[in-house]
Amino acid sequence: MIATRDTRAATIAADFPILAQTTSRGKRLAFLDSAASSQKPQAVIDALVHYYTHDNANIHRGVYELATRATDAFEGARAKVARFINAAEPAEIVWTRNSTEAINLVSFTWGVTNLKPGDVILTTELEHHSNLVPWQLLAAKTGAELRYITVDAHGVHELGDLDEKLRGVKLLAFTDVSNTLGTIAPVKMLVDAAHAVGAVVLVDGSQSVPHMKVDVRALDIDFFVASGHKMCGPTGIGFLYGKRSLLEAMPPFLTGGDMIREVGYEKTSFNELPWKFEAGTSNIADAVGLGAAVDYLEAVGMDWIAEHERSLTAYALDSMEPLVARGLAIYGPKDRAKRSGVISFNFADIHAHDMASILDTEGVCVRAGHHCTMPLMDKMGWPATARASFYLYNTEQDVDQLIFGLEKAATVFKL
Ligand code: 7TS
Repeated sequence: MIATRDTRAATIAADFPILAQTTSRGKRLAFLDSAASSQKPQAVIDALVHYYTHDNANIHRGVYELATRATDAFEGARAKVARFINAAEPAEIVWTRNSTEAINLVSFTWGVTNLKPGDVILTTELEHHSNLVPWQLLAAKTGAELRYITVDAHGVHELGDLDEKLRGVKLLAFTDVSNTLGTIAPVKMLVDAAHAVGAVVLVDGSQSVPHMKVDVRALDIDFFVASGHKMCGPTGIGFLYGKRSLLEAMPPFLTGGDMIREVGYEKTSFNELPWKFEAGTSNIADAVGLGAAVDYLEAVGMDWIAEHERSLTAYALDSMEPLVARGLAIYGPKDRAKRSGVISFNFADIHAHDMASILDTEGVCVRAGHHCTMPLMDKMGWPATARASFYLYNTEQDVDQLIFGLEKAATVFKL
């Protein structure tokens, strides 16, 4: 059974041309940094080339055939994303550059108009800087208080005092999967608890939607953000999902062309959703590329991807276990049901950057550093960690290569 799953992953890897290369040292590439950015299948690369070769023109304005095709491809991609996360309609999907821009959009529009002194923004100690700094600035701007759901030493949410924490909360913003520790948040429970006190909920789906089925309506999420480049799509394209009622009540974010209905020298009225939030010429080609990525992920099957990553993570944790006696520290939830395909670790007193360099000599790509979660690293007392993260194209051979690299590091450092 496991062999079948791993064989399928190897077949999937063949769809990603970049993975076929060997490194300058002649090593097979084991790409274990998909939490930072995923690789792209040939189908996505082809969609970009096809768009520029056959359909390129500016959208929403030309009446000629090319412009109509470009508009259809762009809006078609929006409809694919809407269906992928089960939004009620494509108009609830706003294109942005990435998750970061989507969160800032909410902060600068919904946040500025809805928060006042004394209101509370609740987030968690696990957040990426992108889901933290915008709220710090919003709190400073509006006089709102920023409050945190704490996590334990394994990065698991501490929810015993949630009712108290929720007092006065107008916005709950949290990541459903931690990019540093892989913790999976109890999304539905948090959303329901926040709604019970009348708060609006933003979920940072950067690390979930590439890896598992997400249904924004079943979860009753108000705002949901993600980055295309982490889900097999191009860089420079991401999206904000918002419930229509919320998006309609929000003022525009950036202003200029395309987001207007009528402009006079004195006054301007704004376009309808979602274009009210899409000022200027959009990133048309990359939206089309993201549409192709969604097609690709759906063809593989999100449930298969989730199960594959669960199995591969278990295989990796089991394979790493014997090294614990030699000083390997594996971070994140102990309960494997609470963790995704992200494993942060340190090996004795080898600095994470040295570890990443040693692994690089074996063709293994991992990220080292603070993973854009500096407050979390400070809380845990780690200057840095090394992080391996898995995706649909990773196989047990990639994990074996990681283990080989870890053993090499242990030998080099005489552990
Ligand atoms: N939120 C989470 C949970 C993330 O993991 C990231 C990126 C972002 C937001 C920001 O995404 P962006 O596309 O807007 O930059 N995380 C990582 C990472 O873990 N390593 O590099 C980028």
